[in-house]
Amino acid sequence: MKQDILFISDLHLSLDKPAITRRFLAFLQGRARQAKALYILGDLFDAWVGDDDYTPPNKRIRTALRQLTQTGTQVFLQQGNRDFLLGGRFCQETGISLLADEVVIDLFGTPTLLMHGDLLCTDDLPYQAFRVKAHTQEWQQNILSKPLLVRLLAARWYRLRSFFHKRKTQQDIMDANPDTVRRTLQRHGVARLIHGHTHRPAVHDFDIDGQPAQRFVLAAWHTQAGEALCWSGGNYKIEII
Ligand SMILES: [Mn+2]
Repeated sequence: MKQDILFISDLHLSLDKPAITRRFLAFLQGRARQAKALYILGDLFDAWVGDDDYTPPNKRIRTALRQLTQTGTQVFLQQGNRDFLLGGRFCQETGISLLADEVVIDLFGTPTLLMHGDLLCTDDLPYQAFRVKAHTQEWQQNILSKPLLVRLLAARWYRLRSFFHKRKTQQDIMDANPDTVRRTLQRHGVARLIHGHTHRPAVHDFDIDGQPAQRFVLAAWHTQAGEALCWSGGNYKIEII
């Protein structure tokens, strides 16, 4: 019987990195089929300009996700800061379920908060301001009304800009803010959080009002390897993909 629950994030799939796409397709056709559920916590794609984009490798990914959901593995997806335009049409075509930005699941008896992680990086003020704007309906409708080619070119430009922003932004403001982490867990009344985004894989143990809490940070996938956090019963392990 399928028991395992898998968590992955930050694959940043793109045409430029075919090795990661190949690894992910093999994962969907192999390991993921033995899982009860697969949670993809954002930035599956390095850029997403709309569900009408079927340029490579998007079409093959869609087909493989559909095949996985048809074998009985449930797939849940959160938007990341790169693929926040991923929407209903993609989900309908693949049979996956889109989750809200902050969602609490019952993970083998322990309420667990799932997030992409960008909302925790509250020290990066310019990004948070952009995020607010980019999550309004007006902004998204305006973008999605542009021809696909224009959006694809704009995404290339945005990625370049983001690359330079990262280079000149101090590393510590790109990480999760500890106070924001605490407040977010308190707001949801949970003691466990799983997120990605920061590309700093770790399991952090800390206290909230004297109570033990845990924060799992998922690894980004690279050309050489990917990682999945696997929960089975009350135990977890990190699997190299
Ligand atoms: Mn991210």
